[in-house]
Amino acid sequence: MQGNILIVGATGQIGTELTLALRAKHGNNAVIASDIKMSEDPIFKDGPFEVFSVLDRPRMEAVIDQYNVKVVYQLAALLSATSEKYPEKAWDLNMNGLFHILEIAKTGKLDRVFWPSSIAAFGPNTPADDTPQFTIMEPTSIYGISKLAGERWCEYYFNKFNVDVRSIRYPGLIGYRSEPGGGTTDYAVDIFYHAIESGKYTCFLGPNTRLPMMMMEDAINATIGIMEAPKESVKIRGSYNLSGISFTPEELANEIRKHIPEFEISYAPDFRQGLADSWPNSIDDSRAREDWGWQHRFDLARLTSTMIEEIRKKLVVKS
Ligand code: AKB
Repeated sequence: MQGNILIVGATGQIGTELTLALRAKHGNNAVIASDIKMSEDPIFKDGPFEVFSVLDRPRMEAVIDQYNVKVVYQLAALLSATSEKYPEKAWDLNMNGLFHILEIAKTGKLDRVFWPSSIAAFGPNTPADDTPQFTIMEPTSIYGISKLAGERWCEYYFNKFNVDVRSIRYPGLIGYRSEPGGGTTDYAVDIFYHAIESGKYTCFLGPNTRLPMMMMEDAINATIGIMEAPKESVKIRGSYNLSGISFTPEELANEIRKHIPEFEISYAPDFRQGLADSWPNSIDDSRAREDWGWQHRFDLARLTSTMIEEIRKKLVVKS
C-alpha cells in the first residue's frame, strides 16, 4: 500500500504500542503519531508527531495531506469510567472523532481506516457466556452506547460510500509499556504495579467479576492482522468479536501469588462494578478466527509472568 499511516490518539494505552509496532514494521517516518498534546515518552521521539484534536477536522485533514496519509487508526476516545463522569464530552469525542475520519475517508483520500469498538457495546441482556458475534446488544453505559453507535456508523459508511473501515471489539487490555486511563478493566494492569511495589492491592471490582481480557501484544497483532487482511476477508463491517482469556480478580490474584506469595488483595467495589456487571464474561470470536485468521497467544500464566517480569525491569530503570 502506498502512502503513510496516521495514528490519532497515539499516546494512549493502545496507541503507544501500536506506534512502536507499526514503526518497526514500516519505518519511523511512515508512521505519524498524533494526540491532543505532546508526549514526553521517548518512544515518540523517533518519528513524526503532530499535535491536534480529532475534533478539529480541517487541521486533521491538513496533516493527512501534508504526510500523504492513506491509512488512519482513530484511537482517541474516553473510556468507560471517565465517560460516565463526562457524558457529553464522551459522546462528542467518541462519536465526532469517528465521524470526522469517516467523512475524510468518504472523499476517497484514505484507503483504510481502523476504529476500535469494545465489549462495552454489549449490555445486561446480552448472553454473558461465549457471547456470539450477532446478538442482543443494548449497552447501558455512555461508552458502550457510543461504541455500538460507532459500529453502526462504520457499517453504514462501508455499505453506502465504500469506506474500507475495519473494527474489533477489544476486551480489557493488559500491557506494561503504557498505563490505561479511565477504564473499568484497568484494575488488571494496576494490580501488577501494586503487587510489585507494595504487595497489596484494593480492587474496585468484586472478587468474582469475570471479564474478557487480552495481553496487549495479542491486541496489537489482531489490530495489524485485520488491517492487513484482504478487503474481501473482512466480512463484518460493524465490528468483530475478539477474545483472549477471561478471568476474575481473584483468579488473577492467585496467579500473581505464584510469583509474589505474600501478595494480598482486598475488595472495595465502586460504580465501575455496575459497568463490569453489564458486560460479557467471555466472548465467541470464531468469526475473526475464520475470516482473517485471528489467533491469541497469551494465556493467564504467560500474561502474568510477562507483566511481572517487564514491570519489575521498568521500575528498576526508573528508580
Ligand atoms: C474500559 O474498561 O473502558 C475498556 C473497555 C472494556 O473497552 N478497557
